[in-house]
Amino acid sequence: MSFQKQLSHLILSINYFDSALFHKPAKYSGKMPSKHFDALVVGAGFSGLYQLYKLRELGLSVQLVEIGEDVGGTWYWNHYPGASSDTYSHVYRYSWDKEDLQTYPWDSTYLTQPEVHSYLRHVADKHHLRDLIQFNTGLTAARYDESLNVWQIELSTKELLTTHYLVTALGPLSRQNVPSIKNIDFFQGQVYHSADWPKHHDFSDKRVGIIGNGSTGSQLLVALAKHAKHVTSFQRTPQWNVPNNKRSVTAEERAKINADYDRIWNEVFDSRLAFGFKESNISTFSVSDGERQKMYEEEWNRGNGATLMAVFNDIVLDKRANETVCDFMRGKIAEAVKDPETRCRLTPTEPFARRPITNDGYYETFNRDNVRLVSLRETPIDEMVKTGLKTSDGIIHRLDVLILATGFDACTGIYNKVDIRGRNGETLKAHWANGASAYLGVSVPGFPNLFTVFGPNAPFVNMPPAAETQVRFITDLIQRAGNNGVVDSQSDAEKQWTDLSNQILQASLLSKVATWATGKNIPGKKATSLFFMGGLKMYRQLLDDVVSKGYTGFDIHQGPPRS
Ligand code: NA7
Repeated sequence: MSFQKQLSHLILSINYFDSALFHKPAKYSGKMPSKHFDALVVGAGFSGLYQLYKLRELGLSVQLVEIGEDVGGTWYWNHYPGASSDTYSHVYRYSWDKEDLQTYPWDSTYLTQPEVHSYLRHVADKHHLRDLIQFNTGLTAARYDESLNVWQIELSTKELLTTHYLVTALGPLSRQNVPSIKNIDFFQGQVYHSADWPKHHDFSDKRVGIIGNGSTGSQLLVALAKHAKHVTSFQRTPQWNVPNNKRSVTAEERAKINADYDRIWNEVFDSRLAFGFKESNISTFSVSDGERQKMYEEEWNRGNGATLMAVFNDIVLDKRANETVCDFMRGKIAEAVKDPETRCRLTPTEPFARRPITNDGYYETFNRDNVRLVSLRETPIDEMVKTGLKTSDGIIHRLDVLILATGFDACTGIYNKVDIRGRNGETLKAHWANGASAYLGVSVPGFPNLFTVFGPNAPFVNMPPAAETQVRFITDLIQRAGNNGVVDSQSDAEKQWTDLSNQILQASLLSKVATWATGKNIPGKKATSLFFMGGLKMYRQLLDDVVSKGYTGFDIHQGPPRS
């Protein structure tokens, strides 16, 4: 069965529920007593800022708490050298501020971390969101009080408050994965996780080691190799890297995009990956070998891993199809890397299925005299010693700085740091003990009026449009339920959403690799689908269906009368 057919079959097999009880949306009037909010949003990244904006627009008394000292989320924390977005600049932003789309400056095809961070700072300022944000404040505990239909909140500042609705926008990649390395405290140099980067650093006379070669490790390597005295890349699994061919955008190109933004966003929201490129509807073996090579070559030269992965519609579904693009990339690695042993170690053996790494000059960087590759598959880490990192062959790799570009405990990791308790005191941690789940990625049964932006099984696509989609859905749901509503999802609906997400994942080669998107990168974490891989278009269609049938899968009713 083709993937499309399989998917339609799966979608049709979702057993929708009869409408729950509905009430007309109540109008929010005035402010609640101090330290009680209609809604509390947690996290000031792309999702949280927009959620704050939307709930304020609804007329709710709303506050946002953010553990960092500024807005930005991922783009606040991940300010390591080389940090950059891998999505075209013109669609790595909000779609809803038309004026801003036309006027906010950006001058190249991809945005660096300082640029994305500045953009989010600008949005917060322009829309006066900072007045509603309490910085340096994390959510430490949240307990649902059924008798009052409120969430009792405890903050890292020890403040207590109550909120009717609680929206967590904690970010899917927020909890760092810090590997346990023997005797790390003996090391005399500095150790940094890439997402906990020092404000000031100068590596020009330093010998730097980087553990990890995902998007982060790859970006760090290319950037640091140009400045540091020496860089060693400690690689466990070789990864496919595709150049982005970053270039300036001319005034004419920008004007053309500005004039075409309506169509561009329609296409983004109506596509699978939401990356802003036309997605293929032809399969790998529908063209001749020569034609296929030409198409790969064109895409490689244009740049971007996601577009290369999407040259044909079955690359992530069919192993044979996938092998054709791997074979093509092996040729590129062979051209780029001079030393045969390094080339061999750098060449991946797994399918091209993880979220692609898009970065200029990765493989070529290994030709530099100040860069070295160590394969941890051949010589695993033994321990840290005073002067560096010792591998199993007894070699001590001398280091001044060790960088852990070791990724994240995606989606659920950050929730494990917060004590969230729903009905009958059930903890979210316990609810997710056998695998993470949330209905449509936003609601967990037994945790009424809690909404999780990018909760388990949210769409695995370009993040800003996915965040917008979820935020709008949550806002409409809150409006529908009103100022004393109780919104809960049904266990069956959650299960069906989780099963669907898992079935789609299993149809994809992504299920065969050890990625954060399935939790396989974290020792001991249950491997399951953490994202909905059906694409944004499909996700939106499903949401529309849920709404048009009266919010199927949700129970919505009014809470106890307020005194
Ligand atoms: P990733 O993609 O999860 O990469 C983490 C890297 O760290 C990867 O190379 C891992 O090797 C390596 N790693 C993790 N733990 C260890 C240990 N214990 N020993 C050695 N190597 C280890 O995280 P990134 O931050 O690069 O990117 C995450 C996303 O951010 C990315 O997909 C973009 O969406 C932006 P492994 O492959 O597991 O063998």
